[in-house]
Amino acid sequence: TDVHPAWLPLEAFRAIGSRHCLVRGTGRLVDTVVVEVERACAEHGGSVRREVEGPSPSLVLALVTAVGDGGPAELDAALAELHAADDGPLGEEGYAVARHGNVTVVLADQPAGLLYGLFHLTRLGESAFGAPHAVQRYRPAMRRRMLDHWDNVDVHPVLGQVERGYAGGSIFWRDGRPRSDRDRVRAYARLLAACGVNAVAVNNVNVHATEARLLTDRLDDVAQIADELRPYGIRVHLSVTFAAPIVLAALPTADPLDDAVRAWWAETTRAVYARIPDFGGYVVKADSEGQPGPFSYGRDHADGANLLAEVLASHGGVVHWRAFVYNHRQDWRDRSIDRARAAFDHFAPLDGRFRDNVIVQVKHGPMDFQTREPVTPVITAMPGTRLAVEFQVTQEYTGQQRHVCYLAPYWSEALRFGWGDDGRTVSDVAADGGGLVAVSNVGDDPFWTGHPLAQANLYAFGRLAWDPRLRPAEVLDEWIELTFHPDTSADPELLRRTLHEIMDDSWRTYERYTAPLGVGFMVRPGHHYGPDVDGYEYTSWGTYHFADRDGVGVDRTQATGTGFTGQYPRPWSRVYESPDTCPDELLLFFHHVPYEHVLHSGRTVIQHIYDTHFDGVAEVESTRLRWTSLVGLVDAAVHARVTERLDEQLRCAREWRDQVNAYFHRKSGVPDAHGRPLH
Ligand code: GCW
Repeated sequence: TDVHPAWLPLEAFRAIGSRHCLVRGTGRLVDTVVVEVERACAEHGGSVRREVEGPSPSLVLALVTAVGDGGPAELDAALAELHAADDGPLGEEGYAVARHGNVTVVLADQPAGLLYGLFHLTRLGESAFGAPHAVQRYRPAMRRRMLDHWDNVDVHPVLGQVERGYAGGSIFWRDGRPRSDRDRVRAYARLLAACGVNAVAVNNVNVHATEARLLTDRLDDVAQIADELRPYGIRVHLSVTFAAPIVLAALPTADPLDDAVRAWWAETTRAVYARIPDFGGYVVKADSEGQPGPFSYGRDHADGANLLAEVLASHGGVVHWRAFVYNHRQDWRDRSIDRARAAFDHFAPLDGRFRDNVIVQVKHGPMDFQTREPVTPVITAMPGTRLAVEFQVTQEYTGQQRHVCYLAPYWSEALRFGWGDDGRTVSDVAADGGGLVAVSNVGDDPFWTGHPLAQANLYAFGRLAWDPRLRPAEVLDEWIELTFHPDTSADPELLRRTLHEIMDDSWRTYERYTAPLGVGFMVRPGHHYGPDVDGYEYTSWGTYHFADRDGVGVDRTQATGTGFTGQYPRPWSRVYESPDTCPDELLLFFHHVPYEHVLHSGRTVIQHIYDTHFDGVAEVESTRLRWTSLVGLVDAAVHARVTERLDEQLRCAREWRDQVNAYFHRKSGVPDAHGRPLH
């Protein structure tokens, strides 16, 4: 079956491929640039060469070190300008673009930069060859821009080939072995490079028996994937089990302070680098949801992480140690336990104890990728630790790629969130620390992501990791231009406008018809799709809304609740502490309030619940109608797939509306002010 080209259709290379191109420099990734330009030219009639002699080019892509031995004057001019600007080196991945006369020049210090510069040109399209302009520089905000695949090698009896995967099987693994279609992996690498991703963890953080062996006797499988990703500047990382010395080598312990354990990790890691010299490092989920960890030996997370960091250090590797640690066997009767507090309680006291090449990887919210959460206070609590912020591109809690839910506005809000006086934002912490990580939403589905519009989330993650200042709507513009090339359609404006209308606000639409005001969950336990208001209320996972006849929400205040608000620095500890200052959208995350509590919006909580649920469904209805107007303007297979998903979204949204409204009507006895049916 044909695989959808996502944001790299041949059309995206028209402007490049119709020109005479000169590529200067050597290196693996320069070769990749040449392959890309050759492919573009074969399609669009241009030409490419690597030697200066020949007809004068209109596009030059050159390593700075390869300038000066001939070539067009415009190239020298661009380089002189770059040097004159005196703005520091472009670095490993940066590039500069200039246009002089009728020559467009891309310069980079390193091959990876040249590749990113090439993909920059696909975004510019024909405008890259328009009016002359002085040199412009681009450097990534985050050094590491990473995707974690929750892919299993063996099919897991409950969770399948991909845990929380909504796009078919894994692109890496199938029934216990690497997939044979390696071209697919290569195509994935291209897409990732084109949006800026440069690291991939190839297996689930829940490491089961077969997956554990990827570290040792199954290492060749990992090496094979690394070979496909390498030409696009992507390094491979591996999720490992902390119990590996026991599981793989029959040692009696995995105690991080045990000499034999250390020796085993050192030797095993040496073997990994002998096979995969540019290996990125390990990802570890320890003492979390049943995964083994240092707690069994009376050690803490710093002991555990430092053990692995130490053996990785001499090879230039890092360990991503996840902060997603909480008690998942709690007693729902015990109101003193608060899952939101857990990551901070476990990790903040360890600040300063982690080695340099430990990256503590923390979910952006204190709970678990809910549709609306505050930013986790862990991000401000560990100034002496390199932190990476983790997002969930796979839509576990946001419609599972059956609902349209463009997540860039959510991520952008989180990245721009500031801590107060010093003005540092979440993205500053990630940029100075370990970068951004996200759980991938890709599978072996012909559209990559199940829902074709969910491709935009993957694209947006990469772009925001490269430049967190980009506005979500402008990222969507890029994605629309590349993916749909509206100018070749019968009605470019209708196409652009409609996609924006459908996607810009889709995250808030999803929020409106699901769990209200930041309270979270209310999903079906286990698979997490569809409504179940009390689904987790009496389980051990710690995610309660405490609704009764008088009110709803979780009291996380210092005054009368779990004290979670006290984990924030000022001003946020104060802002969240009082329902008067707490933002409406997070009210029920921080407070238990009466149904008649009046929001800043002027509405009562109960009326807000009713209104937003009716509004949310109405918005899905108009989305569905809007999409029908695009028939003939987008690829027929894409149109059909999205239509089918929208039908399901509407069905499910109505179910959410009716269950949530009925539930709160029955609890509160308050009728809808507008007399609509509440069931
Ligand atoms: O959101 C939860 C998911 C689990 C996942 C876990 C995690 C991979 O339901 O499937 O495990 O988070 O982030 O480790």
